[in-house]
Amino acid sequence: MATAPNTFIPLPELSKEVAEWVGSVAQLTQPHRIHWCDGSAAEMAQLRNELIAKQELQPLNAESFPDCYLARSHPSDVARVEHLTFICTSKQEDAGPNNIWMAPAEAHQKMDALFQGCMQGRTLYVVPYCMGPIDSPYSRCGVEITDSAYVVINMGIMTRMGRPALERIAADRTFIKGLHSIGELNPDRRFIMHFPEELSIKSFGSGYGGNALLGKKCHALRIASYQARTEGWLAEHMLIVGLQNPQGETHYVACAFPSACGKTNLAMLIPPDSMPGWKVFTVGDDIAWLHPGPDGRLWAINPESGYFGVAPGTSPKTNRNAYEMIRKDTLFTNVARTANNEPWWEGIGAGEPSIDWLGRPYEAKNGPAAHPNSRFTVSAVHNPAYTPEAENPRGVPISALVFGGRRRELAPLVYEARSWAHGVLVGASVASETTAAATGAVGVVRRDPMAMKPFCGYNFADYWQHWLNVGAKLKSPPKMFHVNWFRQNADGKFLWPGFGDNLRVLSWMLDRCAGRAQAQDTAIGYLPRPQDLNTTGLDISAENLNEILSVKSDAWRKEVADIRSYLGEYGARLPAALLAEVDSVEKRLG
Ligand code: SAT
Ligand code: MN
Repeated sequence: MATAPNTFIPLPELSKEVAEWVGSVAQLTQPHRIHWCDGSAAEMAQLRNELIAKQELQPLNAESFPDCYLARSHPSDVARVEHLTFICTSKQEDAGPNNIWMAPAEAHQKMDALFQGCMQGRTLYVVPYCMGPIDSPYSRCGVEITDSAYVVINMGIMTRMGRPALERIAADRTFIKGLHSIGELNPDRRFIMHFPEELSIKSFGSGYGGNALLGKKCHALRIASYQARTEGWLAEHMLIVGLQNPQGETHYVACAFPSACGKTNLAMLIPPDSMPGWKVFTVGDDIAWLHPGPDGRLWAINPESGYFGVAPGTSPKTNRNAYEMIRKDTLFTNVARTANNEPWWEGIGAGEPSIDWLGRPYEAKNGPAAHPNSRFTVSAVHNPAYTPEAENPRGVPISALVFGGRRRELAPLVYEARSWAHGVLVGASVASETTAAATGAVGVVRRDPMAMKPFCGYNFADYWQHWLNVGAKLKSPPKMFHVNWFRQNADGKFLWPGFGDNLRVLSWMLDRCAGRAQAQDTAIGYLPRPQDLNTTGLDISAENLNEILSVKSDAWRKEVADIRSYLGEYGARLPAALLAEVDSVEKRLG
């Protein structure tokens, strides 16, 4: 029932399925009114004005930051809550040791009790959205029902939201149902529940990021990963970046790093002056949907249309593209302000905070002025490195897949997996120090396979098997790599400069893909020798470079034993092929 051009059908009449669901949710939640979002600029402006009138949004300096606003979340609602995030499959084993499980019936009962009457006196917003270009066969739609105008505005930036999405839903006759209420923002009445078998999500009690913008982690990763397994593709926590070499060839690379480990920076990298002729294009900074293509290559779309990036640390030095991109039309959350009403955060490199993220006059004794997980939400088209390839319905072909984590020690700057199966092991063994993107201790090393620990909607053992299966379908699979930009010396100093210089590592990878670059064969995979990297103009001592390009057998033997015991938690479901890869790394280490 797609609409003919020029035929105006009111939104609620477009899809009977959506209207019925909205009706049943309205009965449960008893809103004061219902608003179907069309996604227009006028609608966004009206929602912003309503929030400004309620003092829930503040316009920032209109001259230096036109159309930029500051929102403050509840102080106890500043990050994802993994301990309150559930996967509700009928069988517990299907959720796996990597998830917290609850039986679907129990979860529905618990959530419906919370949702009962929760929108009294509030507006129920119906937010139809499409993850991916509207005309891509790889895109998937959803409808989020929410009582938060802040969430609607974010979804309007982060997704293709409004009438075109609802038209596609009417044609597809299927959509992910995401029900959200901020409730009372009470951490004791906060749950994020996923029902992958029913393609639905229920989220209560948080208004923040990944807990509340249901198109993002809940749909595009947890539900989509489950869907992807049944349909033969992969939904991954990866940035997608295009690298054009001085000869004019562009190759695309997808990289999985945990939250707040620099995906946005890498996706928008500025080449160092000593690498003239290189250009970088951002396709996505957080999520990639990967499909085996008819040509035997792996193709990727970015399901999102905006960035929900970490503000602290963003400066002209670390990410000039992002810094320029967020000077207009940007929604800031939990940053500080200067006396001049400009946004401010630690690491911005200029200005001074006057009001902290909690709205208090800034005082150093109160801790950071901006919350460490404060964010900007901005449309992808404002990125100076934006490429229209992000709208290409068939996606972009992927030459290399890269895994990485934040590790002070052990993991070298880069190494290449020997094969797809070895690459799956490399991805499955990713470990990283925790960051402020989730509540809990920061800086603790934990296993974060494929950077998907908080986001895989089913048993990791089945997920790794699915990775192996997808690889078997690819005639020309991407090469797989592991990187670690975060090695430190005993004094806590970073050994690798990172940021733009990471292009040196990416360019070695692309040369490996083209069969042009050398490497040393080590027990853990292929590493560049120092002379294999482009080090022209690089500021690093030979000693430090050697240090980050070496493999310490003793430490790695311990690491492999630890990987084996971690994988052992998945018991008999663990793919034998993965264990065989562990055996062979162990053997090579001697
Ligand atoms: O809050 S979000 O989950 O959207 C951000 C992140 O953790 O990457
Ligand atoms: Mn992320």
